[in-house]
Amino acid sequence: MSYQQPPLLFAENALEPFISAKTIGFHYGKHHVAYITNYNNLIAGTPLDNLTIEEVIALTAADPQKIGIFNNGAQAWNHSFYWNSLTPDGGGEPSGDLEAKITQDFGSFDKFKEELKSAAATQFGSGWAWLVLDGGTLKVVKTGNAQTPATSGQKPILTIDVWEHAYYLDYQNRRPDYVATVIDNLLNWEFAAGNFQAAQ
Ligand code: MN3
Repeated sequence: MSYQQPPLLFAENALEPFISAKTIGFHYGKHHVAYITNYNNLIAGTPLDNLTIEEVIALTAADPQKIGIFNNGAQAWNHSFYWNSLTPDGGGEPSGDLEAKITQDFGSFDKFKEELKSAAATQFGSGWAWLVLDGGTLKVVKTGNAQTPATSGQKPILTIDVWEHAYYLDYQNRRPDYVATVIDNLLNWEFAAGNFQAAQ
């Protein structure tokens, strides 16, 4: 079935000064829209049109014949997840069960932040850095291009887009500054807590 872009839960300028309205305007309004348009055009009139986007991503992930559908579908999904991973009142630390589990699995919240920063900074080229639940353990992973951890059986909790279009207008080549700023000021721990609860 065709995929509809979820509404942004904040105004385009609500993440300033950390991410500009201009970046959100292009990223949400152009890049994400283009992935969704391409995806919907590619599945229209095919048997995949009867499936959810999650089902299509899972079915096409290992099929080189359907790489275009996978790339656009996974990018459509990853971006929707990314917008929910950000909030104007974000950053800080999680609470409750998720805080306890991060401390258990990473040693401390600061160690988790260092792992996430490192994964985001060292993803070579375009991609994503993620907090995932993998077989009962929280892990930080990175994926290239459109790849998404859900196809590896991991359950996404939070993500940071590290494609250049996510930060270049505001940070140019300084990806580590963008990542540190997102972690400290914008990560949506309420969204993460809901994903963590649902994933168990
Ligand atoms: Mn992007």
